[in-house]
Amino acid sequence: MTRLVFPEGFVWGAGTAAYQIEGAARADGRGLSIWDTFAHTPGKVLHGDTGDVATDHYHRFREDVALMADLGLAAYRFSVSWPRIQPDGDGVVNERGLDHYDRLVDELAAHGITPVLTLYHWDLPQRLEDAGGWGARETAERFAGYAAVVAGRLGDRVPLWTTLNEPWCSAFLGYAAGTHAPGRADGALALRAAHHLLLAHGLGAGALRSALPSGAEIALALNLSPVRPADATDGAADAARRVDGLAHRLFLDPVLHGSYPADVLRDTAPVTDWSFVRPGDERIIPAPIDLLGINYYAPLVVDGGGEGAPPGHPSAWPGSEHVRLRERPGPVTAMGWNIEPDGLRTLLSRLHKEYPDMPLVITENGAAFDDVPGPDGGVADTDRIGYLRDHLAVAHEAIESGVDLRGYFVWSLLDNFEWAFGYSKRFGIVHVDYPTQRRSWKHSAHWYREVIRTNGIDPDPVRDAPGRA
Ligand code: GBH
Repeated sequence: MTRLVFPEGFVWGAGTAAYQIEGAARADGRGLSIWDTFAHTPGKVLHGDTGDVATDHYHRFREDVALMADLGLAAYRFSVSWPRIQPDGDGVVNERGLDHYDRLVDELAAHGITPVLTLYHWDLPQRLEDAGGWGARETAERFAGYAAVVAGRLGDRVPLWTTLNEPWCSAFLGYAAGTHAPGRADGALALRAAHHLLLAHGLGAGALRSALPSGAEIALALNLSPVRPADATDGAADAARRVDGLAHRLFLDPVLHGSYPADVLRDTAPVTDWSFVRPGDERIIPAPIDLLGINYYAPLVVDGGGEGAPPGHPSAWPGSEHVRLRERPGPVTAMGWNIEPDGLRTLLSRLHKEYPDMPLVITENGAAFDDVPGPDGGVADTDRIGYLRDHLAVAHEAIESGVDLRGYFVWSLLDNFEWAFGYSKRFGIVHVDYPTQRRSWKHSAHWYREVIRTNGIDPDPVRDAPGRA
């Protein structure tokens, strides 16, 4: 069988996020974020895990960059911890926080790895939450100030900037379902938060554009999936429209088309009158971006059969509390998420059709699986190799059919703090032994190195990648 070869210049990368890997929670003047508070609140994170130490990447970044170089990564996607830069989220800048990312960016450059920087991967300074968090318009203005500070220091060396990672999660898991920081359960507040996150994106993209050298690119990374009705009923079809509206179109439409989707405004009318949207906001939000980042894991399959959110489990879907996510039969990851590379095909062709001029990059794709010890003592994660290979085959096919897909970032470089699941879920292609912080390559890391080296994948069924002594 012929290998599937990617276009020359296709960017091979891996991703992480600050709170998930850095640790060093009080080092060098770092302030607290909402995730410090949340993780230290009993009952919020499985086993009481916190990001206090995480993978200690803050202290081990040189070792980790060397590992990335061994893998052959062309690019590394990381996020900056806002409270390291502005401990209270205000105008007071902590230079020692900036120094860390300065060193990281230089270390990457020394190894020929392109830094891809995300400004906000969910760690809002706690002081800003105390002042209203994403429910407050002011937070969006603060974000633009923070963006300008980071761009001022690193703009000369970072060619690709992402404003926000998955604002849907920040708004709806953080303020409606309450399963993420800050753990609020208020649907109206979540919708306000969504608007202010979008405003932060627009203001932040504007601030970046003025601070960055010309040629630097700006992106937004969204969690995107196809949404499918679980059955043929009208209720399921309506639920699919509602979920797609709240999770995806609420973000895509204002950013790429400059207006909120009318059906979502209607669906949410029982919860809010949207009076927090000011005249002019819908001209700020569509600030031009150069790339759309896609984080894809699994399709969403829904029906409308719920009675509303069960007690103690507030809904992530304000105004549509009856919708339910359904797990489908078939293979799942350790998260219980269905494995469906086909979903990526549907998603890419939809984006290509609806936003034909917007270049795309897969900023996250990957899977958690429980470790399977291999004969060589390493982690024989054939399941992860299969997941990555099958999704890359779809990405390749999309490119062949004309989709402007520029790169792929596996989630994640390292096992890390998986938010509400703590350290119990492992997404890394590199294993982390938390007691010793020892990093070791899983079979998928060996496999990915070959993918990068040959710029392509083998279409044959997955064979076990060789272990490394
Ligand atoms: C990403 O979030 C994050 O960017 C990353 O930090 C994280 O480690 C990684 O994925 C793995 O989780 O069940 O209602 O939440 C992915 C978030 C999770 C959003 C699944 C959509 C399904 C709907 N996605 N979720 S719900």
